[in-house]
Amino acid sequence: MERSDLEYMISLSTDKELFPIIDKVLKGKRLSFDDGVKLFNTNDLLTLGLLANFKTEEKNGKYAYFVINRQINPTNICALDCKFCAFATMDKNDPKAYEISYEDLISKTKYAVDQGASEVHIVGGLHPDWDFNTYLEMIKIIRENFPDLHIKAFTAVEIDYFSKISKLDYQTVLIMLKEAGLNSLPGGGAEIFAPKVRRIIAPTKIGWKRYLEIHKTAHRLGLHSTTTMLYGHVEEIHDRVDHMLKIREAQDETGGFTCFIPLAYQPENNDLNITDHTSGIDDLKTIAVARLLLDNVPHIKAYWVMIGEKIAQTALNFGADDMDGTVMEEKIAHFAGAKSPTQQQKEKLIRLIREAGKIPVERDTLYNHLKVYGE
Ligand code: V47
Repeated sequence: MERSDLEYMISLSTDKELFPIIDKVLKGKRLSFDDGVKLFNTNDLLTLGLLANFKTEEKNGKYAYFVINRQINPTNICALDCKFCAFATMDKNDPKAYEISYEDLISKTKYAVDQGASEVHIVGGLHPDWDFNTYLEMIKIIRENFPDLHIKAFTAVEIDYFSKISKLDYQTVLIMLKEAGLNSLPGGGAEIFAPKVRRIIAPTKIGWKRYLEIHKTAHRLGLHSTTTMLYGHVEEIHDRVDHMLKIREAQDETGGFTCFIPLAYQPENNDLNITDHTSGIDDLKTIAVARLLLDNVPHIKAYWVMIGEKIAQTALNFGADDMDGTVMEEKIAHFAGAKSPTQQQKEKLIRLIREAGKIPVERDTLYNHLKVYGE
């Protein structure tokens, strides 16, 4: 679309509050906290989408990304008690409790590699009986067996736990994991940074400062990472904006985040008394506002697992440029009632992206192009 057409379409907006924000976006100026709140509160979803799509195409052209990957969750036994989490259990005798062996870890990884995976994404519980070496060994054996595979593993929450149980500082933990073969950190564990919300939904989890410090330390060691936000529970709009701006500030310091992933709250089988799934409008707004506020984060992910294929596909015209990937074995969202499939075929992702009018690109974890699916 020509810029003049865009400006004309946007000038038809029914929400005059948006005009100064539109002006800033078109001039490449940074948005403020109040702008973020106004964007969330607008009912002019189409103007919001146009603006976010303008921003995403400015950064990534018509490309929309997917990755052939597998998630592996080595255990769901966890010392934390997060109220939103249906996956983990603190009780080793709970019928749903499980631990996988190193043999299982290798066979799951081998299956992924045989399917063409370029990435494994490993996160799990903070197992009270496992020492740091148990986790370190996971990275070592995957690296030994699969020298070229990208290992994206262990959230900041896990890194903090390894530091506590090993009595090593988290920089040393990260260095040891990197030397063992770790390539990057995933973004889980961010939830919502606002302490008053965190006290309700994740009372025993590390706070936002430590979460961001660990990511920034990883970045300084040459490890990239992603970052997330869990929304659609007890938080308010200003908590979401605050969360995004704290990420923007951290990114200004290190530049190591590759992608932001809004995670839509899944309401089943957990201890938060909220029964509703997020709405499609809320999912699209959250992605669009993220694209507009996080001007220094290269990619925004529409994670099909949590928002479903249809909204994730639509989101590709509302500021997202990535759909995550094949996943192969999703547990965290599905324990909590996600209605999406637990895995995805590459062909389906390509079709969804094409239908959204974008060019599908199979990427690696760091967004290098592995294959562009042209016309
Ligand atoms: O940390 C847990 C969230 C996260 C629920 O880094 C829930 O590329 C919704 O972080 N409803 C793990 N969300 C998943 C995650 C992720 C997923 C895909 C890609 C990437 C990436 C990261 O899932 C947890 C927590 O924030 N979560 N329970 C729930 N009931």
